[in-house]
Amino acid sequence: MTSSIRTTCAYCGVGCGIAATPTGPRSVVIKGDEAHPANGGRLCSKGTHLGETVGLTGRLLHPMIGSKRASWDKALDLVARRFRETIDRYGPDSVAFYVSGQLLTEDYYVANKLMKGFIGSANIDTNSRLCMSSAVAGHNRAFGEDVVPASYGDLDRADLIVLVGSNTAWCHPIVYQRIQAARAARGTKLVVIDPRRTETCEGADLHLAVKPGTDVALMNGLLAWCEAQGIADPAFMADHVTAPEGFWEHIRTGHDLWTTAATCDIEPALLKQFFELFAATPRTITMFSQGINQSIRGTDQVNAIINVHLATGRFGKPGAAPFSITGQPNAMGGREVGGLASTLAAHMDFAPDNVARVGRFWAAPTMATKPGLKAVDLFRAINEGRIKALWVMATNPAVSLPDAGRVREALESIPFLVVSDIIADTDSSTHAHVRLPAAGWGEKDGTVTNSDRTISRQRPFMALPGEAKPDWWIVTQVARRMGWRNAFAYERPADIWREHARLTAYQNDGARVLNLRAQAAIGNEAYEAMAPFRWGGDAPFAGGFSTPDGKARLVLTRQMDVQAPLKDWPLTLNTGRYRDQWHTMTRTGLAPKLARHREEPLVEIHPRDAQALGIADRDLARVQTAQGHSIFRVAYSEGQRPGEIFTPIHWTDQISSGGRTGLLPRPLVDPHSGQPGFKSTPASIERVATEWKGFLILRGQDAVRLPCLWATKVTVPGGALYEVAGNGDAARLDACLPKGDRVEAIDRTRGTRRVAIIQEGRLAGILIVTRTGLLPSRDWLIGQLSAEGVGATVLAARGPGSQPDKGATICVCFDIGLNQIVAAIRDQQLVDVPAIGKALGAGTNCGSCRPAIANILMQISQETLHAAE
Ligand SMILES: Nc1nc2c(c(=O)[nH]1)N[C@H]1C(S)=C(S)[C@@H](COP(=O)(O)OP(=O)(O)OC[C@H]3O[C@@H](n4cnc5c(=O)[nH]c(N)nc54)[C@H](O)[C@@H]3O)O[C@H]1N2
Ligand SMILES: Nc1nc2c(c(=O)[nH]1)N[C@H]1C(S)=C(S)[C@@H](COP(=O)(O)OP(=O)(O)OC[C@H]3O[C@@H](n4cnc5c(=O)[nH]c(N)nc54)[C@H](O)[C@@H]3O)O[C@H]1N2
Ligand code: SF4
Ligand SMILES: [Mo]
Repeated sequence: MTSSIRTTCAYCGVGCGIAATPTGPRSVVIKGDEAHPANGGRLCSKGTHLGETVGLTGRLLHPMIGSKRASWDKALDLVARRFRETIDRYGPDSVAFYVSGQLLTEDYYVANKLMKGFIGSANIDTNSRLCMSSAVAGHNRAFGEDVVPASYGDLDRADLIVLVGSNTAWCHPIVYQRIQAARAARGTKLVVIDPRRTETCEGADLHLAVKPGTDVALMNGLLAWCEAQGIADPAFMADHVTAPEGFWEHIRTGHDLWTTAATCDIEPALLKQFFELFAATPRTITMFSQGINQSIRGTDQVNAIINVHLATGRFGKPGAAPFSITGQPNAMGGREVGGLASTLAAHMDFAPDNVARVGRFWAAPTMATKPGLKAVDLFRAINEGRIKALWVMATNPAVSLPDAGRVREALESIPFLVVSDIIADTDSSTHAHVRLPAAGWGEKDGTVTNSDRTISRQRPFMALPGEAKPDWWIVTQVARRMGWRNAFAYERPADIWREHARLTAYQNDGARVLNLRAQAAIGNEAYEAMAPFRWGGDAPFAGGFSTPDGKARLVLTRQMDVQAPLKDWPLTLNTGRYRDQWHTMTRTGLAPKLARHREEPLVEIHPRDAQALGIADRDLARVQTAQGHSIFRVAYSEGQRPGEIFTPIHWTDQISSGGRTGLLPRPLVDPHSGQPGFKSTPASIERVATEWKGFLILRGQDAVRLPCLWATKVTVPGGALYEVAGNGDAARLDACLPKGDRVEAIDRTRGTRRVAIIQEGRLAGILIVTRTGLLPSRDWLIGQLSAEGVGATVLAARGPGSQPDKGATICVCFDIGLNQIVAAIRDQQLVDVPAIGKALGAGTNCGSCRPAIANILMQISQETLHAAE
């Protein structure tokens, strides 16, 4: 029997523990680790299906210089030489690293040390700039240190949980399940503040569909209400908090219930309900993520939330705290090593004392003395010719930065670009001069820190494929070749971990809460065996805040005017995530089961807005902003606020033509944090008429480029499904079909053409396009990819006795579709989620689809009610 290896999930900041049991060189059985404090054995749909993503499809297996394979020696020498030459000629600030919260702490530490201590520039920024930097800036302003003052255990102890700008049911599903368990066990109340009615709202007591960008007004209004009700906490404030001059006058002026309700466009009665609930509940947790951080007023929004908690004493006690929930698996570890351009190392900034201290510790020859360029400015500096060499690690900026069209220009024009990735062809790596194959999840070895400061090990359970190497190894090899052999002489991740731990403790007289002293002398075996542990404890600021006087700061925040709709851009574009995909889909995109939840990128729009523009549900539509345009499938949604549309961030040029969100957001950033305002870009939308539409199913995973207006790809069992639409002669798509026996059927009245390629009784590809007809169900055809003895009858597209259409997949674990759930509810009179679980199995494994099932139940009961009226 093979024993299981304990590791941590590859995806979100919940940081769930996993027990991985390898069953072959590249196959593994994934289970939740029951002993891990973050999840107690549970996993969401993405974690559950990690096993489907560990194959070698698309992997980068060798160092590449241009399109040619190179030895590690050659590739590393070239990187070191080009960085060295650029620095010698143009100075240290002419080079940069752009890294990621998906690096391990050890990788992050050496990259940061190399740039800030040895190259002598702080031009290392990370995708956490796009993600957490407003929370970092808010924490620093309020607490004097970037520390999340809460833990998951607080969710079990709270009586009220407020989710602001967080689609927790999709993005942090195991935290959401924990919240739902608390509701069931002890009646914890849940309030969701989000302009959209997301699935997170299904299990909530109250949803406030706030007008986007008005969270400061909302929180200031809440604080004004609390003060007027006498529940501000003067005793707590006198001991622990200072307020700037004029703070209370400001809160007391213009923040009454009516004004707040008008600013936030919320029914006054609903708003009052929330205020009363908050005021009556000392044990309250306010969790926030991208609806707050990704805003040009993100830092003020963070501080407006923290203000309410500090001023009402809802802080540092069980079940009472503001709680920034992090996105990436190691967003927090990156913050701990200081991997942002605006921080130095180990929670120290660029104050001269800190620069001197870190310089001594590293024995650094050329310390950076000031912050470096933040992500958006960094790419702008490339376009302006100021940055001449860039090394991108574990992130895909050509997709994920705002105004990604300009970012591509930067990647194309920079004299020297290095990309370390696990995947050979990403939208970013196609521009690289050198591509370096990195070790991926299941191969790499080190530590990550989750949202509640719990540090866990990621452990390898597979051999490194091809010539892939861990990121820390790659960085240290380049550092050694640049001449810093001794400072980067690590032989294993544990060596780096110990040094990082020592730096957190170095001359730390209590000024910084982050102190891993106990880890500084840990042996290699103890590092191997390290159990998850949380630094900072339950009340990290029990000994005082990390400010000179030990007190937290209230920050005066003002609601800025929200831009009125513009003539050419009457709508506001909001962007975000799908439940079963991760960012640019380089990994989740490999799992057929995960593709089923959303098979195309949708633009969600309120039916009223759509109808006014003559756009029907399921049409294609072009979303346009001042930065660019992309095409999406239209999905009517009553849960959208009129005036707002929503698109997903996941599709790239590798898996779509024209369906990319990244081109659209404007590159405006928060003045304190530099975080882009991804959630609100002025936009317009118009219907795209195409002469034909259809789909293509291909066996295998070879990448094909489809010559048509719109194409999107998802992985299905045994192959890939492309949705296509376009104008002119659809026959040009035939070029994408493989070789083999060809069968064809044409229905001239409907303009339908079906072409199948069969190789030795197996379906190799099928293309179905139509001008006016209906398209057959994809499910049965996808099933034919793994069937034997396939013949020309496949063109009929529905096998004898085949199942009725299951509808859109809701439960990916048991492959249960919408139509099946609706039928079961109607036929068996099912009234709740557990009953549906009993009848169909849906929702009984990972549980990620339970909010969706609750939503279906609600819609059916509303329809029944309407019918009865
Ligand atoms: N399935 C999945 N899970 C993920 C990820 C993924 O790619 N896929 N990525 C991970 C990462 S890195 C991150 S950062 C997290 C992000 O997790 P979340 O922050 O939960 O996700 P988002 O979908 O980006 O946005 C959250 C919500 O903010 C709302 N919002 C927009 N504008 C406003 C506003 O003005 N005010 C308020 N109150 N709300 C607003 C949006 O409507 C949206 O529902 O998810 C992590 N988990
Ligand atoms: N419009 C809009 N844009 C957004 C957001 C939004 O809400 N709206 N959200 C933003 C946020 S919060 C985030 S976090 C970013 C995420 O955006 P990105 O970081 O660009 O997205 P990923 O797809 O996670 O990119 C990770 C890359 O690293 C590779 N990789 C995986 N593991 C490893 C490894 O171990 N080593 C190396 N070297 N490479 C590896 C993957 O193959 C992939 O190419 O997107 C941001 N962009
Ligand atoms: S909630 Fe899901 S994606 Fe996030 S760490 Fe847990 S299993 Fe992984
Ligand atoms: Mo993120």
